[in-house]
Amino acid sequence: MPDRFIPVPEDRFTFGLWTVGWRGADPFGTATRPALDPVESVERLAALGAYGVTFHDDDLVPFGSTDPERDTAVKRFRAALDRTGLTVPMATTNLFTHPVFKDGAFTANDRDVRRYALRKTLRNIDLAVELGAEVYVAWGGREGAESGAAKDVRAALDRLKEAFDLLGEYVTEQGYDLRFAIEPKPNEPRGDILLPTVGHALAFIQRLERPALFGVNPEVGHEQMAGLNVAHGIAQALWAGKLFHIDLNGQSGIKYDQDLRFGAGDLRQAFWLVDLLETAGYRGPRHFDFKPVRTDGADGVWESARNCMRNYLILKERAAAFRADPEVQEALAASRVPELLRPTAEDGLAALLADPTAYEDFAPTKAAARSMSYERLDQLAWTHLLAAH
Ligand code: 3MF
Ligand code: MG
Ligand code: MG
Repeated sequence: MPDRFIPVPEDRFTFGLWTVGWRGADPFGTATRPALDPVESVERLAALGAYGVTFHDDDLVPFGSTDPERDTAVKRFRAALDRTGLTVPMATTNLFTHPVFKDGAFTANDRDVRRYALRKTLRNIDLAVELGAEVYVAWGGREGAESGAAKDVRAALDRLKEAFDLLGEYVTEQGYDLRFAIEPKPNEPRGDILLPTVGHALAFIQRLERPALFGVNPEVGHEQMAGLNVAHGIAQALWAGKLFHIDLNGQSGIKYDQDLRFGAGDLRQAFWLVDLLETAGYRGPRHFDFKPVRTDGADGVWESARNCMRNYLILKERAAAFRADPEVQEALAASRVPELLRPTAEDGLAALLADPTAYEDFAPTKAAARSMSYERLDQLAWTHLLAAH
């Protein structure tokens, strides 16, 4: 039977160079795979049907390269993009690998480090725009602490705001069409990281000088590391008009950042997330931020990249089948799901206060006796998810 789940660029699947390029080094072991040339990644991803690639400055141009080395690396990369038609919708800065960032970048106690982090970011923003990026991601992996006295968190938030305000000022002055997406994560590599969840990031953005320029880049596994429901976090980001980008991967429960291929880990959360993205009108890239397992060679790298996309397409088909099923529509109505779309007091406060059916004549005991029938609805979803008809 021919495979129905073959990705095409219109699906807008993108991958970080650091994902397929991950060599398998972890805190307990060295690399298990050789380095991958970004040009090979571009060619392979294009052949698999991806739409684009994303990069940290140091993924493309190794830290410490000379200017001529930088020019050569960028030229080769750009030629590969032109050859394959792959796009670069997003770029980001590595502010976590080099030891200089051991105490953070924009919130390092050491002011010299903060100034250097800003310059490193501004330099890569120019390149990102040159390559056509529309979103610039900021993951503050080292912006945090392991102990209470080490970090004045309120001062750190002031410095984080200062950094983002300067970045916003820069792109505005340059006339760049670039928006920023803050990526929350609760911990790892720091014991606790600032802006640990989507909710924290959304609240922070409102205090910036140019909030319209800032949104979020939630990652499936990061929210799950905090024990949270990813689809709920993404729904709130969409509701706030702030889902500028997304990192898709897999995670099993509250533990270290597993970065499994999309669809692995919590399958039910992946299903509801795809259902949400596909029904809520999210137009951005479906970006994978995963790590091909350390046990595998190059075969596993490309197999897992292919399957991130394949799993998304399978879940998209399953979610669409769930929504189209008349039995589901009937079950949704029986559970009063569409009723939540109706405002609670569309005639206003005075009408609510004057309505005896809302209080004086309302029978709470009778209303409490109405079943919500969620068990039937959830089993229908489960059955569609597993195609068990
Ligand atoms: C770490 C991450 C990061 C960010 C990246 C910005 C290395 O857990 O998720 O990947 O996604 O730095 O895009
Ligand atoms: Mg991550
Ligand atoms: Mg990420």
